[in-house]
This record gives sequence, structure tokens and C-alpha cells, in this order.
Amino acid sequence: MEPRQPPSRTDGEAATRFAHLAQQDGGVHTSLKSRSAMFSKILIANRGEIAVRVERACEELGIATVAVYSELDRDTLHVKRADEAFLLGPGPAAESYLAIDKLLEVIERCGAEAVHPGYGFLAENAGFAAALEQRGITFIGPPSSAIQAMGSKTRARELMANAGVPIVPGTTEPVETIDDARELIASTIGYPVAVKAAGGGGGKGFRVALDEDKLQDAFEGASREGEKFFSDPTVYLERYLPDPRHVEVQVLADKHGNVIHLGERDCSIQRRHQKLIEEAPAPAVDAELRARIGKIATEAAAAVDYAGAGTIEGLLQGGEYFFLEMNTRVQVEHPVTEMVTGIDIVKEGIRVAAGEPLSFSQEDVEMRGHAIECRINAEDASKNFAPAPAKIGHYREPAGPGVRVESGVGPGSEITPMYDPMVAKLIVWDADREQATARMLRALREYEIEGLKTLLPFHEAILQSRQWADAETCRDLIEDRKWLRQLAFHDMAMAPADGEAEGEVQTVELAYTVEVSGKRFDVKVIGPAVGPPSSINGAAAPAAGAGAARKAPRRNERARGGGAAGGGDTLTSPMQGTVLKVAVAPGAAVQEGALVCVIEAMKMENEIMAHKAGKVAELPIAVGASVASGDTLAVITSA
Ligand code: MV4
Repeated sequence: MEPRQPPSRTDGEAATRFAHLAQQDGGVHTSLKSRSAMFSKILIANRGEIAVRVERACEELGIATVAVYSELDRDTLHVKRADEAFLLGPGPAAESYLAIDKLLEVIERCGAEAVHPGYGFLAENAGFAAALEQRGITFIGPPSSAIQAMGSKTRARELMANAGVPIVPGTTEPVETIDDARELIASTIGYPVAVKAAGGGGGKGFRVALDEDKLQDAFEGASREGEKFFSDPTVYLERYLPDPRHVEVQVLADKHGNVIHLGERDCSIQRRHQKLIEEAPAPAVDAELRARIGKIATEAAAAVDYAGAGTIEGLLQGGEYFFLEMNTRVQVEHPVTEMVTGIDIVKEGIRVAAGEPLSFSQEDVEMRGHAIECRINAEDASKNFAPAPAKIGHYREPAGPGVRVESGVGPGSEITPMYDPMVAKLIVWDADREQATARMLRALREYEIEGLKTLLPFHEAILQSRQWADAETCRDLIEDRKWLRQLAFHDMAMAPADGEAEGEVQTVELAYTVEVSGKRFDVKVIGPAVGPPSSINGAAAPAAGAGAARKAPRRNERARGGGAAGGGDTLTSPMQGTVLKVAVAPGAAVQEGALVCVIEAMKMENEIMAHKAGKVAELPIAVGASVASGDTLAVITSA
């Protein structure tokens, strides 16, 4: 990628742009790239890979960093890397990363002039941004007024419609009752309809009603989730688009009225509204469409007096683009845009927060090649993407040409169920989509993470699929339980695998390195375990332990509890939570994949499906009951 050149400072527009500097300096001629306003110390109100990402940007800009951490994060990378670090409190985010009063105290103590919120936690909390503004501390992000305007999805839709930005057809006002909704749908919107929480975003509080029969469930579900997540049960309606692509535009704005865009990203590969793979440019967007949606995005940002890095999320269907919502922060997937534009979005965000004008103009932005990002979550795709927190053993990141890893973990890191399961992002760049795909596959295979079940095998499978090659949304694969089951981890020291009856001989997989006539081969032996299971992990076990195999046996990773459903007939809880709904009755016949119950954990509703077909022989759960990870939810016996 080419280095970015600062724009010419001789044109008339730039001269006007910098007029304020001359005034502030009383007419003294200073360098236009004045460093005087740049921060000397920034507090990063976040954890994990994004905290590390911001620390790196600060180091490059010569800015000192202050980390904050919870009791669970004492030994993490983001803490070790920072120049100073302060304990906030216990693990729960409400007592640490979300504790505004504690953060304000630390800010005062450490003397940081600015706060970078990263994403999640307080990044889109208008109250936090306003509290900093009041204290004369710079919030590295937009003004609190812009966060507030975009935070209410109905208000955002109204503002955008008034600014001439196309929105998904539907209401711009809250819909108070189901009867009101029924009427509006009959008169204007039609079915299928999307019911969304006004306080929502990112798919939280989003339900679809295919017909009138499903409206009540959708309406109440969206409202309930809105209340739980955002303390706001208000919902609105949108026409449900049957098969759109999720296309979002990265914008950057400075405090001098300049708003530019860095092109788009396609984030259509999602599961339960969690993005899994993102790419730039979007396969379905050409130069003409890019210019059109870029204009829509910059106009949307300008309409709320935006400053900093932001994203306009939208749906693309048949060449039509509709505004969905604005994310008023740096996003998880920002690196794919950095890779194709060569622009450091995080550094640019810090510079504009310090009052510097954007260091380039729209004409300077060029997209080159293709970038893909895979989110490496501690989840088991073969078990309905169950969270799989554990301690990482051996760990080695991929490297080489065009490969970038953004992670907050290393060997020995503990992944706690308390926070986001995303432990790293793997990003690659190459000249085009096909070559970037080959490079990603190479990097995925190079990634060694022991002791932790991650989405590495899932990504490897998706990127080899015909659907990915054809740039489809891959929704069919992500929802195909059979397809996902082939990604099962072959556990070595665990209970019998799914489908095996208790008492049956346990199958194990062992990796050996052999030399045949001087040529080295890695072989896998899959068969019945010999001797007690404990010996499998013992010192005598070939290759399973330290360093015996040339390549780490990635598919042999041992689970350390959590996440996995039990073997045989027993369906165990993959998480700690509260039973919200029991969908089967004792004695009932169930199909594999049928809903057994819903468990609420960290405010998310998790649907637990039958791991096999059979009869519900035991059902030791009830609505409202607490369950721990590993507790029996149901016993399903074969007919
Ligand atoms: C939609 C939609 C269809 N119609 N809204 C919202 C949050 C984001 N995670 C995806 N969202 C969607 N909103 C209307 N009116 C479909 C989705 C959607 C989606 C869109 C493009 C690509 C993949 C998707 C996966 C799930 C949901």
C-alpha cells in the first residue's frame, strides 16, 4: 500500500480550513500541522484487543497510555502494555468497565487529557461523553449530542429521512400498541415486517413477523429485549427485506466541517446479528454505487454534526441502499478498511479529537486490493456456537505477507465468560478476493491455539465453500446444523462424543510424527482408547503434549469444561444462566435440533436445542431456575 501524502496546503479550501488556527494564534504564523493541541496522555476505557489497538496507535503518536482493568484482567496484555494502569473493580462490567464514577476518578488521578472508549462498554454512552465534556476532558469520538441523536433508532430514522438519506420503509415514530402495529402494517408496510427496539442496534431487540399470526410474539419479544438491554421497551416497524446484504460505510469527520468516507465493508456473514466475517471492498459494490452510498454516508454524518470515526450501516438489496443505523464509534471490523485504504482510522480519530483537520481529502482516498477479517471467538460452532471460555495453552499467531492479527491474548491467557468471546481478529490483505481468500486459509491453518475451542475450523470451512466463492451471505451454511456438526472438535479427554451411548468405548484421536524411509509424515490415529482416559494426556501420550508434533494438532484441542454439551443422552447447559422458557414436556418426543429451552445469560436469550432425537426422559428444569454450566437440562433417550 502506498504511504498517504498529506494534502496540498496551498489550495483555497485548505487555507479556509486552517483559518481558525491563525486566529487562535493571534496571527502568528505557525506550522499548519501544529502539534501543540495533541494529547500527551490518553486513558483507554476498554479491554482486550481494541485496548491494545488503541495503545499501539498512541505509541506511534508519542502519547502516553493509561489502562484500566477489572480484577479478572490483572494479567492481560492491555494492562502490561500500558504506561500506567489502574484497577477499576470486580469482574462484572457494571463494577469496572462500565463504572463511570470510578473512571472519572482515575481520569482525575492520572491527568489524562482524553479518553478513548474503543467499542462496546461506554463507547456509545452519551452520558459518559457529556460527563467528560463537562470536565474539559476530550472524548475521542463524536459530540455527546451526535451519540444521543443516533442512539434512538426512531429519532435517527427521522433525522436521516429529513436529511434526504434513504431509510428502510417503515415508521419513524414509536409504535405504541400491537393494534397500532397491525393497522400500520395493513395500511402501508405489509408483511413480512421487522419489529425493532428503538433503543436497539446491532440486531438487539430485532424480531421478524412473517405474517399477522407471528406479530404478537415479534412485538413482545422486541419490546422485552429493548427493555432488558436499553431500559426502553419502545419499538418501531420496518419492511423486512428478504435477502439483503449488510453493507456499511466508514466515515471520518474533523471538527472543521470536513466529512469524508473510506468506502464500504460487507458484513453479511453474521450469526444472531454477531458479525463473523467482514470484507472490503464489498463484492456487490462497484465504483458508481460506492460513490452513491459514500455520499449518503457523509450526508448522514454531517446531519448530526459528526466528528471522529463512525460507520453508517445499511442494507443493500437489488442496487437499492437503505440506512439502517449509525455506529458512533470505531468498529470491530475497521481493520479491513485500513488494509485497503492504507489509512489508520484509530490514529486519525485521535488526531481529529485533538482538533487537527483530517490529514487527507476525499480525492486522496483510494481502495486497493481486498481485505478479509475473521473473528476468532472462543465458541464451538458445532454446538450451536456455545461460548467456550477456557485457559489458552500453547499459542502462536500466524504471520507472513499480508497478515495482521489483532488480539488481546497470548499463551496462558484465561478467557473468562464474563466478557465478549472474541479473543482475536485475523485480517489479511491481497490483490483480489480470490487471493485474499487463499491467504486467509493459509493464515487460519497457521494459527495455533491450544486448550481453547475457537471459530478457526468454522472460518476454514466457510472460506472453502462454494457459497463464499460466489460471494453469497452463507446464511444457509450458518443455519445448517448438519454442516456445522462436521466442525466438531474431537475431544481427547472428555465425555463420550455426541451420539455415543454411555458405556460405549471412547474414541480418541492421537497425532504421531513418523519417518518412513527418511521422509517425515504427520499421522492421525483415530480409534478406541487404550487404557484409562487419564493416560491419554499423560507424559507417555504421543504428540498430545509438548512439542512432539511438528504442527500443533489443532483439531485435537482439549476442552477444559464449559460450552460443551454432555455426551450420550444428557443435554447439559453450555452456560450459567436463568431458564426463561421450557419448550418441551417430560415424556415428549423431540427431533434433533428441536428447541428444548431458552436460557438467559448476560441478557442474551440462548436457545438450547435437542442434541439428538428421542424421548424426553428427564427434565430437571423449570422457568426461573438458575443453571450452572454443565448442569443437566434434559435427558433424551433414543426410541
Ligand atoms: C434487517 C433485515 C431485513 N429487513 N432489517 C439488523 C442488524 C444487523 N445485524 C442485520 N439486520 C438486519 N436488519 C430489515 N428491515 C435483515 C437483517 C439481517 C441481515 C442483513 C444483511 C445480511 C445479513 C443479515 C443477517 C441477519 C439479519
